[in-house]
Amino acid sequence: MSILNKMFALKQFCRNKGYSTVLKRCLTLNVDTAFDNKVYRLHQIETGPSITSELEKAEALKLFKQMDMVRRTENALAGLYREKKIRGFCHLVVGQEAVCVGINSIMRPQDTIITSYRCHGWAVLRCESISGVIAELLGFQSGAARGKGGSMHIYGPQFFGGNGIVGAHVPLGVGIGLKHKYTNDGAVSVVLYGDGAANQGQVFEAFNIAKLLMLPVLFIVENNYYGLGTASHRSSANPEYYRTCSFLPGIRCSGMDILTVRESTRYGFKHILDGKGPIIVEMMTYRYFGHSMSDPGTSYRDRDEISSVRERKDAIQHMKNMLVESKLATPEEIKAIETENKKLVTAETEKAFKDKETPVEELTADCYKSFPFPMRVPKMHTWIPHKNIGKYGSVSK
Ligand SMILES: Cc1ncc(C[n+]2csc(CCOP(=O)(O)OP(=O)(O)O)c2C)c(N)n1
Ligand SMILES: [Mg+2]
Repeated sequence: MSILNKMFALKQFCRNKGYSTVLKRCLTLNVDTAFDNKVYRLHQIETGPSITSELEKAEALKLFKQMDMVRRTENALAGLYREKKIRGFCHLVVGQEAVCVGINSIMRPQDTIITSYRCHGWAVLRCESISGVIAELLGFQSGAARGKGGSMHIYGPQFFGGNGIVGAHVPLGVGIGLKHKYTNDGAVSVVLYGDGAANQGQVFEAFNIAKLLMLPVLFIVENNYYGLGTASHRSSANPEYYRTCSFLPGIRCSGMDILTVRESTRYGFKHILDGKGPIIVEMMTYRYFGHSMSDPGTSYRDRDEISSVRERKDAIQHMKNMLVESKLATPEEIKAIETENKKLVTAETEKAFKDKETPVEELTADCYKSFPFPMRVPKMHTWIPHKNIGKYGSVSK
């Protein structure tokens, strides 16, 4: 019996047993061919994450709604960038939605997250309104960082950004893990980085300290097969990043299947909270856009590859199929969610545009917790007093 037939038989079995409100799955439905049809690959651990996953209808719909909302927000930003309303950087997470939504669904309120440039999805999931993200990229006052940070620099409580220097936030994430251990707050520091950062020296230094001090850090590599302009197999002696560290256990899973993302994250959390130390989870995913909007993303991969992934492995389409096949949702219910999200993103875009640009006098605001001297603005040949006016003003005072 082929794997597909087995999966079909299992689905029939679940249906016959009346599991229609519980999504049961065995073996990944969207496995990358590079996986030899294994759901997970493991490094230095015997048993991996669960190969079955259960979802109640309400939660399944919530996850779908979030993935769809993140994609629509990103597509709205892409449109504004093309219209030249957004200037500067713009890193879109389109294609990789199952990763942020899946991880977020396992995180508890006290857990922290730090990531690299591709942070809009995380911002709207954890702390920011859609209009706050759009306004930020437009450089408006109601932006998440009052329009002064842009695409890569959005922060909030328990959300440490949005970081622009490849790999540099990984040691910061370990520092956040040290804080969790030091204050015994029971939280986990989730540290996301790309395949482009995975061979950096500072990443391995961070692994070392995290393990040495047994810090509650979950390292997650978003492996989308490419860095800024190079395929990972061309830049990495070992492109299997879940097993690059001799003293950290690792898991590789599909990042296009929200269920495997959830189960791997759940496993990582349990491993850490059971006191077994940090662990690496590698999620195989794909971005449809280039590294940022200024990268056409087609000089190091061809258009056919991108459209083939979109057609065959898209995480949102996959979720829709699972919802309908498992009878957790009807096509009409899915359509209603999509319509609701469409209206929401349109309304949030309009809301952002009601605001105005952050004035240049604010350039020096919120740089420090407090700073009693005027600050020099070189290009304006002037000095402006420092002040705290940001929306986390109470934190920065
Ligand atoms: C230290 C440093 N070197 C180089 C760059 C330029 N740069 C920006 S992104 C990137 C590669 C990113 O690869 P990956 O993390 O896999 O990103 P993604 O696939 O999500 O675009 C590079 C080299 C940088 N920002 N920081
Ligand atoms: Mg990459």
